[in-house]
Order: sequence, then C-alpha cells, then structure tokens
Amino acid sequence: MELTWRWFGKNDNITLDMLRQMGVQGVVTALHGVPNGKIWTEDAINDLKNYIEKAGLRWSVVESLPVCEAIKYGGKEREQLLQNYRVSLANLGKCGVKTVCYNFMPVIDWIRTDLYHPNPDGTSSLYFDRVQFAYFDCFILKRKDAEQDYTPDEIRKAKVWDTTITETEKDKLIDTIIVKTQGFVNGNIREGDKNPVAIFNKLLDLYKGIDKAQLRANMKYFLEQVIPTAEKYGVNLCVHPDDPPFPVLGLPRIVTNTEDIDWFLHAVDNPHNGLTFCAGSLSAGVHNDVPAMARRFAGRTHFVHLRSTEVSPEGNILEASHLAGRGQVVELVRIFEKANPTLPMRIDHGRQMLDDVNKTYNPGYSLYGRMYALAQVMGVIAATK
Ligand code: DNO
Repeated sequence: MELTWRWFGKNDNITLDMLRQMGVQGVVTALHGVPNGKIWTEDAINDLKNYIEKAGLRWSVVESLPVCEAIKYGGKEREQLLQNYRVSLANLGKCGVKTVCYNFMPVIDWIRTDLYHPNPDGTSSLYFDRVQFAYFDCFILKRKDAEQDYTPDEIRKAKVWDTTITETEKDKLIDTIIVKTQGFVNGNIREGDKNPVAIFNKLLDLYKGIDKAQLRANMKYFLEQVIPTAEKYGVNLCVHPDDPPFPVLGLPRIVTNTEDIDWFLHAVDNPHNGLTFCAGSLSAGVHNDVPAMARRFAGRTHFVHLRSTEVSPEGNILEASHLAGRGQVVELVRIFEKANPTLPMRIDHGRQMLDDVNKTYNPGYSLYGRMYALAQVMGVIAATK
C-alpha cells in the first residue's frame, strides 16, 4: 500500500519535511479554507499540489470533498450544490488528484465523548461512552423521545449523572461531541461558534421525516449526479463509513455494514463509486466482521484507514492499539496488499503519547501516536511481502 498521512495544510505544525523523515509517500488533505459547497478552483488545487510536490511528496487523496447537508436531506439548494460538486471533481481530475473521500453522515461526522481517555500504560485514546452520549442527547439536546433509543440502564445512569454533573463538565461534553471533533473536518460547527447546541438542534430539524429509505434515495441521487463526472475525469470517489456505524440522535446512517455497502455499490454500479475502508469505524460495530468485509470489498476500495477498536460489553468504544482489537489490522494488510499494492493507506488516529501531550493537534491526529502506529504497520507490510 502507499503510505499516506493526513496533513491539514500549510498551517499544520506537523510539516511535510517531517513526514518525509517518517517514510510517508503521499499526503491526504483538503482545501480546508474553502467553505463547504463552494467550488475548488484549479488554481487553488494546483497551488497546494505544487507545495506538496516541492517537498518531495504527492497529493494522493482528498479527504474530504464535503457533501453539504442540503444534498443529504434533499433541500432546495441541492441542484446548485451538485453542480458545484461536479465542477470541483472535474477540476481535481484535471489537476491529477484522483482519489476523493467524502461521507454521507447527516449533521454529525465522527462522534466521540472523550478525547483523552486514559490507558493503563499512560497514553490516552479517543473514546465513545454510551451513557455520556445518552446524557448529551436526552439532557443537553433534550431531543423529543430520545429516551427510547437507550436501554433503561443507560437512562438510569444518565439520570444519576445529572444529579452531579457540573456546568463545566456539560460544556466540555458539548465541546467534545459537536465542536472539537467537527470543526477541523469542515463540519457544521466550528470553534468559537456561539451556542453550538442551538445551531445543532436546528440542523437536526432539517432531517425531520428523513428515514433510512429517504436518505438512501438521496445518496443514490447524489451518486447518479456525480459519478459520470468522476468517470469522465478518472476520479475515484470513496465514501467513508459512518462512525460509529449505527443510527444516532434519531438520524439514519446508511454506511454501517455489509448490506449497506453492497447497496450503495450497486445503486450506481461503476468502479468510480467506491469505498474508503475505515477499519476503525467498521470495527466499532459489533455486527461487522472486518476482515470478511475487506475480502468482499477490496475490489471497490480506493482508500484505506487503518485503525482498530475494542467494544466493551456495554457498547463503549475505545480506540485500541493498531495491532489489537476488532479491526484485525494485520489481516487487513495481508488482504489489501494482495488486492492492490499501490492502494493509498493512512494511519487513522493515534494515541496521545510522549510529547504529544504538550502540543495541540487536532483530536486523534497526534504526531508520536500516529508515527508509532505507522511504524508498526510498516513492519507488518514488510512481513507480509
Ligand atoms: C475523523 C475522520 C472523518 C472523515 C470523514 C470523511 O477522524 O475519519 O472526519 O475524515 O468522515 O469524510
């Protein structure tokens, strides 16, 4: 596989020169300064591409070219947004950037409740706690009928927490779930937004009446509208699975398991319509057998995220070491190396370790934690050759 690294652009304090020292070959990035839905011009793409190439690397993958909410819920701005999406895709293709990751998760991208969950060895990992999430849903968002989505035990524990939680703890939970994890991935809410809960509730309202079947219909429409352009310019689109891979906050999620992936691959059956195989997201669903999915979908996988999780009996999700947990990264390397030795792969998330604690990186995107995991995976790749 091609060794790639998610880099957040010219202001990232992990520089391209540092990546070269680590053996990274390609960069995964986006035009983070362009607002969602606006056109990525050839000039802007080439400017970043040349900057990357001057450092001796290549721009391997776009992560992400964001799909605006109105495309997902089918709003009136949809046609204009689809037109802009096609122009951006065509421009990327003309500039030679040919792998484009996106996701189709309504309102909220990846979800964590704790960014610094302590591990016994002194490192920390990202974490998803069901009771804390239930608390956020039922007591902070106060979503109608939210209690029905949790077990009686989870609701009981959330109620107990409500008797002791401080305002500071509440703010931290809000900041973690809808600000810190979302802002830097071009999410809907950004650092510094006033009253993120009100903004968030308004976004949830946009999806009233949108069930799984309707969201699928909207994804199919999106694919029908953009895949011909991708094909014309030789671009491979690859959807990122939902993280975690189950419905949340009353919103449907439609890239969660084998049946879902089979569905969208057939909805527009074209090799340019593919998958980002995110082992971390998929492994967070106990319904998923990750190596079996890799075997099944390797042929339509255009990009791989290597990461692994442990899921506790209560359903809490811990980002595990890259060599442990449900992701079975060693087996995945065997499968993908055999399927396509040039497939771009990036280490997804890393622990916070060593000097990472003294730095400010985007959550999950530590230097030492990711570098450590990259070295582990490089060893695995070498051993499977
Ligand atoms: C988080 C990421 C996601 C991912 C997008 C792809 O760390 O895995 O934000 O980039 O969902 O569109």
